[in-house]
Amino acid sequence: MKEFDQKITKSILTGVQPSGVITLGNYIGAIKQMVRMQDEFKSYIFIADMHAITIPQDPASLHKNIRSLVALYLACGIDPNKNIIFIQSENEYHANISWLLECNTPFGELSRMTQFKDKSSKNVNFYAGLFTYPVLMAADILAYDVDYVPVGIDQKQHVELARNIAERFNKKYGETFKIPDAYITKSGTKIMDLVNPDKKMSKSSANQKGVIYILDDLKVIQKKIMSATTDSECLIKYDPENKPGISNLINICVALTGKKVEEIERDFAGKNYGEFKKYVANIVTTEISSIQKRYYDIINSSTLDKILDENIKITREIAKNKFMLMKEKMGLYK
Ligand code: AQP
Repeated sequence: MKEFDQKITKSILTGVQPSGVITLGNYIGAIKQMVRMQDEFKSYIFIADMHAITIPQDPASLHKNIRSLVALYLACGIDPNKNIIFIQSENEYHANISWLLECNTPFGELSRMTQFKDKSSKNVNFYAGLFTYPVLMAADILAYDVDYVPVGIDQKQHVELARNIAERFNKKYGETFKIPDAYITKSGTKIMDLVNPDKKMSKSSANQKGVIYILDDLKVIQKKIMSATTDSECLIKYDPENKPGISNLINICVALTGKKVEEIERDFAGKNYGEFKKYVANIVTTEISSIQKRYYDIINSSTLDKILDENIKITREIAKNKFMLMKEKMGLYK
């Protein structure tokens, strides 16, 4: 059975929902980070498909997106020899643990989750899963006794809920879970919509023109960047409040090239937005083109299935042990 490098002692768990083809925002904000962290932490990286269904999904697209996301993880540089990559719904113990946790989570505590308030206010016909989803997230985390959960600031409240649930359970039934910490990712990596730069770039955005999907045709990507909303000042300067469009493009450059903001401002002093956009488009398409090449090699290969089959065995074993321990502590039959 595959084992993590013994020298690495701290662990993390992280995932992306297969709610569409991943965007440049997911790549920069989450996946590049996973790649950076893979040498430092034991990483459990999963496809959060059970989280994705808290919002209605088209079954055929969802099925396709799940496999596609695994291939994209690998194509983006996540090393299957260093990480445990798995599909959440293939491990039934996540849902089993979640139910036991739900029965130990006060309704009032879940009602305070701001993401639930936000998402439910956009659609009155939401399902119960949207409300209980933070408990499933707690189950994902607590099943593996991870040390950290890398999240954006928007998810911090959910990690705090997982900590509360774990602390309460430990107090009531005896030591069962490790208490995880949120690993808050640096600000500045939030990539905004190209058409509406006041809004986050999102997979499920209604207007595809503002979103760069990792599997978009390279010409389409170029066109989207060339048409990105800017301002009338013709000054390449980082100022997210007054110049959100240009600042977003600068953020993309910083994330993909490792250059500093000042360096980019200096390089483009006196140049026009067209020249800058061409430069950004070139950086983005170069990076995405190599991901796409690797992706199309991987997507139909049997290696993908081998990795998933091996990893699901590992994660089922770990999560099953945690589930059995919980059952025992709660007085259920083992
Ligand atoms: N625009 C973004 N900039 C930086 N990071 C981003 N992330 C998402 N969008 C951006 C990060 O990607 C990870 C996985 O996100 P997710 O799929 O679990 O959920 P999400 O944040 O809701 O992503 P989307 O693309 O907006 O999906 P939909 O449209 O389905 O809701 C997270 O670490 C997130 O911070």
